[in-house]
Amino acid sequence: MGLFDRLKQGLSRTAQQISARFDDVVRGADAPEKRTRAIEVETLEALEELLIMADVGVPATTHIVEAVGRRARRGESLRQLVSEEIQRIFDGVAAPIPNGVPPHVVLVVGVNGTGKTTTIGKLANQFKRAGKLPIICAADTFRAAAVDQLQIWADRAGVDMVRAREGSDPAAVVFDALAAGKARGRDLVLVDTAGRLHTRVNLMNELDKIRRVAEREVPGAPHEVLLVLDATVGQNGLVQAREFTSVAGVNGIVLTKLDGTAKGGIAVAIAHDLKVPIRFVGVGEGIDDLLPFSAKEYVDALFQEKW
Ligand SMILES: Nc1nc2c(ncn2[C@@H]2O[C@H](COP(=O)(O)OP(=O)(O)O)[C@@H](O)[C@H]2O)c(=O)[nH]1
Ligand SMILES: [Mg+2]
Repeated sequence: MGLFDRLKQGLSRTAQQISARFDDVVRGADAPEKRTRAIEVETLEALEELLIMADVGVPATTHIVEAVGRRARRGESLRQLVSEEIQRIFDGVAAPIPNGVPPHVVLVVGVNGTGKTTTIGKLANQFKRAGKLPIICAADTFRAAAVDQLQIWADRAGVDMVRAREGSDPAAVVFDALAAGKARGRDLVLVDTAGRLHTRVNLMNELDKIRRVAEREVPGAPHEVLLVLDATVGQNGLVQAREFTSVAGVNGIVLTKLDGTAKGGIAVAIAHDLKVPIRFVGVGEGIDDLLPFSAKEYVDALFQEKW
């Protein structure tokens, strides 16, 4: 299956829900005799409800509905207008991935259970296949089982992993991994971090310390701080996301578990509210179930096809 088909399959629950409702909305709005007139209030209200149901969130939904209402006179189809407005939200936060002298350092952050460790395994595999050699760093030293779980993913992807020396702290493991990455001429260092410590403040301090170590050891690092968000958590995830974004310097999002939800519209809320680009989406538990995010493909998967 191609990447687009895999995305479509991952988003199928969301697309089905949107489409079922959209067809009702569109039946009224896209009738030829109405195209020359403004889209009616009921249509916009139905659109609003549909977007909220898909977890697009209030601010982004309001933005989209207003924009569609303004543009509706030109006679474009509603489906087209909504797709374009959503695409525009993603385009508005697009940013290039910072690069520099290797190794490229990627910190993966987020609360427990969102899919950080799984994502690291998938990323390691993807980079390796693309001919870039990564090294994995186990900086979630808070739970012993977390390191073993990461080791399984490292073995699966066939890449090295650096783990903590007895009694050392997460920032020290990051130091070791960066040293190993440089010494072994690796292209990337992928750092798995803890999602929960005794307190929130501890967690944020630890992430800050890791950042500082990375900055000192590799110019420009961490190049990417990827926040992993679980799509099934919905709007609640955005609250935690804000905290991570401000403290940890998040510059990319990985949205996991899109396959398990009809609320895949959360991607739009994330881009709109957090102003951070989505880099990857998770569409399953397997090693290949991580797709690079494309706004165009996301919008096409949701709106282009009838289900
Ligand atoms: N369905 C689905 N499950 C996922 C995805 N990503 C991660 N998971 C599952 O989510 C659970 C928690 O993942 P884990 O990587 O341990 O999360 P962490 O605590 O953030 O490191 C595991 O059961 C994973 O298999 C995804 O994209 N889709
Ligand atoms: Mg983990």
